[in-house]
Amino acid sequence: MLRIAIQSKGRLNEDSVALLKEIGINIDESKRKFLVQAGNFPLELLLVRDDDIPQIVSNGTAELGIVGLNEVKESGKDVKIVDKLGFGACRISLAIPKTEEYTGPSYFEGKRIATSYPNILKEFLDKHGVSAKIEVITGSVEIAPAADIADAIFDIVSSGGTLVSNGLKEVEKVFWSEAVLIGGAELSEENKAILEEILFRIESAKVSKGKKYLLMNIPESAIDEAVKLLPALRSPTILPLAAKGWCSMHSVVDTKELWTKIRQLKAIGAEGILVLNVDKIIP
Ligand code: PRT
Ligand code: ZN
Repeated sequence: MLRIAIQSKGRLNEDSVALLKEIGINIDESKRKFLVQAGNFPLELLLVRDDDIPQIVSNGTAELGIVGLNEVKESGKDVKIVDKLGFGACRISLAIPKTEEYTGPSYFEGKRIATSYPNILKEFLDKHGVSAKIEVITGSVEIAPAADIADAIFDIVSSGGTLVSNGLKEVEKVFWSEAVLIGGAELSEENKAILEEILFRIESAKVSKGKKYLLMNIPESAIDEAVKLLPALRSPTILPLAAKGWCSMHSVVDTKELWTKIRQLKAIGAEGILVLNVDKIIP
């Protein structure tokens, strides 16, 4: 049995639960408890505040955790990054009132900076030989300059909308983060096998993300060109049609290339193109 710590509520909770579901691990969300047993997999979920996850994993209370890389770095706890999960992307940036002129890191010399990430900020200031006063506050950091609690802030940014609506501008992007799967001490043989199964399934979920299944009719004479356009996993599947001179071709494409490929396929004579969602790809 493995235990995994995830955020109980907040920005990473939904995506963490969705990832577990995506890899076939059922969680009964109606029973919102501290500890939840997966229905069909040897996994127990520990639902906690994200700040506590690095410690919970480093002290062995849970073998695994899903948390922002920012929290791992800030905590300084000795945990391993087992996998990057591709959600919860953000950065931690320094921001100042938009009317100020920014002159580089030395701008912060002697200034007060409000943040919930004092350790990551200190590392940045030390690297640039800047001495500033770090004001640690949790929550609503962005209002600190207007409230005259600080001259600048060091906070999480994703779209940048919060900074703009508080009259601030981002001047240094210091740390990039996303949700990561973390692990602690060496696992037992049994738990290693469970972790391997989890990682195998996560890999398959990542590969299938952003892919579409394409199915179309093409003239036999266009097969070579069509194969070049759609290399697929190994090569596309081509089946003869009852209509002479035609065949059916099946392949997988990246969603971001979908419309370009469709235009190119139509140009070489493809017809009746069907685009389907991909549930899983096992490479
Ligand atoms: O209660 P608990 O301690 O568990 O949660 P929390 O309040 O500490 O964290 P939460 O749920 O806000 O965020 C959890 C994690 O999500 C963070 O540690 C990051 O790894 C990640 N994440 C990704 C974000 C954002 N994007 C984000 N935009 N965390 C916070 N924000 C906030 C930011 O603090 C600021 O207020 O959103 C605002 C900025 O967003 P934009 O889009 O306006 O730039
Ligand atoms: Zn938190």
